[in-house]
Amino acid sequence: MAEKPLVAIIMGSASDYPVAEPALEIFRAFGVPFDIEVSSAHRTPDRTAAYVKDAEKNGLRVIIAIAGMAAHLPGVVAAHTALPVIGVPVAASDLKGMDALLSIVQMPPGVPVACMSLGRAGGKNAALYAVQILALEDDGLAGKFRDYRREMAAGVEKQSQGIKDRLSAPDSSAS
Ligand code: RP5
Repeated sequence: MAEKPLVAIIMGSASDYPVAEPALEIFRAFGVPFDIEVSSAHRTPDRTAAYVKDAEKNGLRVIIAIAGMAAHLPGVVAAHTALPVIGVPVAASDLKGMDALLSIVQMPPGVPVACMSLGRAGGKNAALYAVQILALEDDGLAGKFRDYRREMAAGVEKQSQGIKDRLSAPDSSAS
């Protein structure tokens, strides 16, 4: 039987999926079981509330809510649960995501939502942030997260060396 999901990814629309993709990649890489749903705060309010109200009971520990435009989904999700909610704003209108960003980051006091970067970077960071939360009580996951950071740092050093090597090559002025 598949492992019970620890994280839920809720998108306001299937059109938000490209922003969710990097989160799925992170969860697969870290071996974190997740659930993914399309459920809207305004198009399917009852469905969204029902899913979120049962989330903790169903074993979920973190909820990621991805939405564009007025983007009230993360706030509505947070209103229905005591679980930590991570919001990811999507550029889905002529306002290029400023609408969703302000909507998610400007939660009134009392019901917090952690707001990530806009778009796919935010999707990836939401998953990493969820991993960090889960890692507080999972030493194996904490170790994987430390390895991830080490590999990232090694990648930067490699990039730096790559640029130095290119510039010191005899024909570097040609490119
Ligand atoms: C929001 O409205 C969704 O999260 C999406 O980003 C945006 C547009 O939705 P669609 O019209 O593409 O379904 O609720």
